Amino acid sequence: MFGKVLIANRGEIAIRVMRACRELGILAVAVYSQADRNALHVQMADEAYLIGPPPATESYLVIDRIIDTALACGADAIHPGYGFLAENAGFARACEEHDITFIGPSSRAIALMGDKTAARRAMQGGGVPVVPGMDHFLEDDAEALRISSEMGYPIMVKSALGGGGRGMRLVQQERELSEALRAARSEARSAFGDPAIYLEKFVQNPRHVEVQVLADAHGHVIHLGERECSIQRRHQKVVEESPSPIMTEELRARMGDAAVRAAQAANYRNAGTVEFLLDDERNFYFLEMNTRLQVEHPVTEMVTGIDLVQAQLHVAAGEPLRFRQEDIVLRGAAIECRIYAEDPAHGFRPSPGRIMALQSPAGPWVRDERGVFAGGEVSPYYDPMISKLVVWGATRPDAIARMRRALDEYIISGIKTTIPFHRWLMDDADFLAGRLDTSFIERRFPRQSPPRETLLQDLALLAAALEHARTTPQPSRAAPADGDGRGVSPWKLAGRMDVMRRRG
Ligand code: MV4
Repeated sequence: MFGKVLIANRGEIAIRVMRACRELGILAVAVYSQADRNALHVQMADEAYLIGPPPATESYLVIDRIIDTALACGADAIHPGYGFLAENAGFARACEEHDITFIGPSSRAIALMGDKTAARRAMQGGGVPVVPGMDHFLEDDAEALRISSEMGYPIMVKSALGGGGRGMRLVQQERELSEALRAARSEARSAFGDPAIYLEKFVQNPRHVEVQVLADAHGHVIHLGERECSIQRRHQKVVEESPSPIMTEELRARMGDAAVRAAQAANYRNAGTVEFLLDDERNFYFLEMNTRLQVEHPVTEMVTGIDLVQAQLHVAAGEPLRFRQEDIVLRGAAIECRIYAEDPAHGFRPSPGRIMALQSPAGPWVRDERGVFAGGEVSPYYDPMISKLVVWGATRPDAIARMRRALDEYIISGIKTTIPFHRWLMDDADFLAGRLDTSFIERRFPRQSPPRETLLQDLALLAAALEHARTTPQPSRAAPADGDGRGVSPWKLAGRMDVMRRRG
């Protein structure tokens, strides 16, 4: 096993990886930008190195700087987390060339999955169902016209590189085609530096269901069941759960088998995710493969009992997988709510700033994966995710009830968060019934009007924050200026307001 791992990331995921390292007796090295001097991941690391100014393009995305740091501090391996350089084939190659183990797949597998048409060809070769469409780049508009009328409208125009919804255009009828091609090419060029596009048949109101796989360097691949990720906004997932409420044993076996074949076709090693679109007849189609640990990996950990980050470290070190497919048992239900520094009452607009009071929920089967602390800042430079609140329950309704309880315990003041949205969601009839698809939020969440409880919640938080400020020693002072620190607990204040809210 490795002696020292550099973590080329920040926030909650850097901390998550650090914890796995520590449990395996591995030293964890943090890197940080000037904006992250006081960040939690820096405080928690065994060693930490400054790699540049605040913008990620000058720090967390600078390949040479990170490689140099790893070489200088004697790290055997680099864990990229998610985002930043996690799916950058050039970065994986740079690690390979410097004899640093990249905790992920080969640079070849990353490059293959990064090229959507090459990935579609590989999937078809491996017997994985893909959305009907092209398996090469579009030559010109004439070819687009011909293929579209053969397939039938509506169609999707997609960029060949990248993904995540950028450079994507829906075309309902032929007269919209040429403008969509132009727009998609231009967006693909500016986002991915390559105007290549291709066409797929449009799948109406699909569900997004993804399968977690785990592959070692000895050709063993297993799957760890699925995650339902349909609740998202602008291609940003908001809530994920495992299992999917619509899953059956039979469908899981078929999708799991397809995901394993996808990983095999890519000669894949590492934890990975195979994304599928599911139509209203429960047909499933390969969409993309994510060649990294994902944000939502904890829900799979909760239902399988498998530590995915430890597994990544084991397989990257060349160990064979410690479990076979028949060892994998899904137990109960897990839900993750992503808590962002955004205001759901105003179109989810960003709300960066300093966090004043902060109290994480805890208690049985509650896990809060957080990268910030009270007094710390949510920086406008990076993703505004504050934490991932993850709960487990014996059944889906138990998990939902537990999530409600945990959300009620959560205290964050100083910034707006998406907690009120999650509280609304946990009482929504369609969510409770598992009636989900990718247009769920657009269709059901009241756009401008804040959920009714928000005002009282804000008041409670304000009271809690004031009380917190009064009773908590500040870093700059040796002791509180007055008071004995045994005043009314902010918890109790928030609790009382909560009772009022329920009655009112
Ligand atoms: C699609 C689709 C419908 N039909 N492709 C969005 C992100 C990108 N990775 C692929 N996406 C989609 N591709 C076809 N042929 C609908 C989406 C889509 C979507 C997919 C997953 C999760 C949320 C989504 C929201 C809107 C559209």
